[in-house]
Amino acid sequence: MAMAMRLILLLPVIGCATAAGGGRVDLWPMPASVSSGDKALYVAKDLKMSAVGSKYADGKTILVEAFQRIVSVIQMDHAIVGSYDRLPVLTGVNVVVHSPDDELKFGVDESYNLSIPATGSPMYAQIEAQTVFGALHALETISQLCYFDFVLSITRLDSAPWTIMDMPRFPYRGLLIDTARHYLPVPVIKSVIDSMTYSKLNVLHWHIVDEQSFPIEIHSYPELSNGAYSYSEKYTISDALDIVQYAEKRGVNVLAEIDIPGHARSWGVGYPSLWPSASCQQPLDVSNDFTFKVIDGILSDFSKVFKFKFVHLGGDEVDTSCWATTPHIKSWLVQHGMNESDAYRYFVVRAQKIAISHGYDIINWEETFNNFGDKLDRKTVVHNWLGRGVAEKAVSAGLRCIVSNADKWYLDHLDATWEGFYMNEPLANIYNPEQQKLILGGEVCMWGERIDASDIQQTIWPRAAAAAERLWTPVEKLAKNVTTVTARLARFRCLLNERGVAAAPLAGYGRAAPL
Ligand code: CP6
Repeated sequence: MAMAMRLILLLPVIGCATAAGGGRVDLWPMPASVSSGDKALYVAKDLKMSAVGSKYADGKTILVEAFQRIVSVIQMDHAIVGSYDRLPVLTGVNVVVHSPDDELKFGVDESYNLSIPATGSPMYAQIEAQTVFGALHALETISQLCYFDFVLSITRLDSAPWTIMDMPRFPYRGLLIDTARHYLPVPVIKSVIDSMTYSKLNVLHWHIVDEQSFPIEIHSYPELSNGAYSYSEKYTISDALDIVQYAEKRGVNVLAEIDIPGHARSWGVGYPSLWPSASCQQPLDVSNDFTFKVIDGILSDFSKVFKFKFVHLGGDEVDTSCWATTPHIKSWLVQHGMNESDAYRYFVVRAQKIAISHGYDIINWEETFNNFGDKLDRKTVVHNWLGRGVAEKAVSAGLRCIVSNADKWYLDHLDATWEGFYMNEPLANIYNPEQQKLILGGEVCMWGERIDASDIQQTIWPRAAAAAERLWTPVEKLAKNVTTVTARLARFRCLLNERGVAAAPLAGYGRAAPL
């Protein structure tokens, strides 16, 4: 029976307390540079967007749709019934984008300048960005400056004039979701993508498959999705394309992962010859050419859908004992003069070559680097997760690295605090500027064993937002002491709630903002 998977989150229309005046900057993440004044503006009911001086044609309607979304999150469901008489009114936003290109590429310029005047009629805010993706961040920033004034019943923006110059510190700002341990319906994934854009995260790492289930259809090997939990708990290729396009329109890249050769037991439900034997089911059979044909088929199908520069090939937690105990693999090892760890390396390197043949750069979990770093393709990005140390080693070996140390950035560790997420520094102990550049950024991980659609958002937020500021804001502007950002994060969490995201309260923090 098809499951009815529709989650409706009913949150009351709330107002997030904000400091009117007082010089407080209620933005999350904090921009690179901000200056503000002391004038209140009132946001026109029919806020307009114009593009005077822009070179961007918006053929995919990325900008127009983003503007509509921003207007709707600003207005929420508030009835704007107040009178604008004699009030300074923000008429619209003029968006100047210098590049006509609308393809989301890794490392795309995400910077923007935003100025909001305090006087004039009509009065237009001005966004200037190199690419449309910088303009999307600017719109998000504007939306965070607006709030509903319950006294006047008009949407309001304080502390004008504003001058903001902003750009990300790291090009890779990720969040992992895991659809193998619990299936996540497409609308839930879309709502996670929406919420990522609120804190300017830009990579959704989709850990699609694992030992428990294979929830995606692969045309070249259609029996693979026999490993899904049920007929309905799987993504069609058009679902995957829908998710990728939805994300791209919001400036979010989708990183697809197949975790091989361990974490792949579910592959054999449809094709049992991928298992070493019926009784010893992982890692994938290294001795069987069919294993690599299937990987090739999957990555060939992926390359038509997942356009991000990288694909993630996992490679973590490989227990090779089935290879040693299964007679046909044991004799293959002897024949090829390999021991188990040679075979692990052989598997990972051969899979990397297949991914490269489909145009991808590769990301692998750090065990591959820890065991045979010198044999990895130079295109490999090392994905750290065990403690902190490997980041320094990977970049000094000249490889790129993404930081996700489990002691600080694993969202499935329910007792890990937002303060710990905030204070985790990706460049800790890396002082050489050339090596620092090899740290592409970081990623927080929402492993799915203990969460599903019912509680994923409250488990991700607000802690992922704390990491998002670490990855976006220049290091010298980050709080040295988290108590100075608590009120601002609490306000951002309230804003998530206003937008329908079930972000959890900050532990020990009773209200949205002190009066
Ligand atoms: N699944 C996969 C997991 C984990 C990893 N890979 C994991 C391991 C330890 C912790 C949390 C998650 N559940 N495929 C490690 C990268 Cl503490």
